[in-house]
Amino acid sequence: MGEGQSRDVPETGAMFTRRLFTLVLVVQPQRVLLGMKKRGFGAGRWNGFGGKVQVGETIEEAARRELLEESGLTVDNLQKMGQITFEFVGNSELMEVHIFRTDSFHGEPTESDEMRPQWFQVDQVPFSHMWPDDVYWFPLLLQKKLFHGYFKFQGLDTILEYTLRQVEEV
Ligand code: 6U4
Repeated sequence: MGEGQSRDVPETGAMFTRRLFTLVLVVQPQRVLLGMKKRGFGAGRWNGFGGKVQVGETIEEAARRELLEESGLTVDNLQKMGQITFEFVGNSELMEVHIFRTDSFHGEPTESDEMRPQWFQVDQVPFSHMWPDDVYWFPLLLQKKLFHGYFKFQGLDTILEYTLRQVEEV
């Protein structure tokens, strides 16, 4: 576990492994692109685009691949915005999610097997139909503030505890 990460995760004495994930938010001056997750983890929720980092690719390569697979979009630049570790009680695998933002893109948002993309006005982000942690960190991302966080979930809906702090560097 890297030093920067361990500070966000309370000492529990338990043994955890980590798995890397990506999450990309496409933001324009008045709107943000979200995808309705059609299957798998987080199905039924609006989310950014992302997934597991595969062997042999960097985190940023994974972010670009998942964005293209799930939304049909390519980007020139991805800005690193945050890193959040998720613990799900009863699961010894922590999810380490690397969150990126992009302000410009190529292509047309296109529905995939996994996601149905839709634009939302930035003041109408559908937090009640998103992961419950999103309401905490989304405003930071929209304000271009960098952050590190840790959220401990009971099931898929209940946050038992969390930490979230702004950082100078992700
Ligand atoms: P498969 O179906 O195995 O190919 P893959 O697309 O690689 O899946 P998936 O869909 O399991 O990965 O990735 C989960 C996605 O959900 C990642 O982009 C991270 C994101 N995510 C997970 N927990 C989240 C949470 N609490 N809040 C949030 N995004 C979360 O905003």
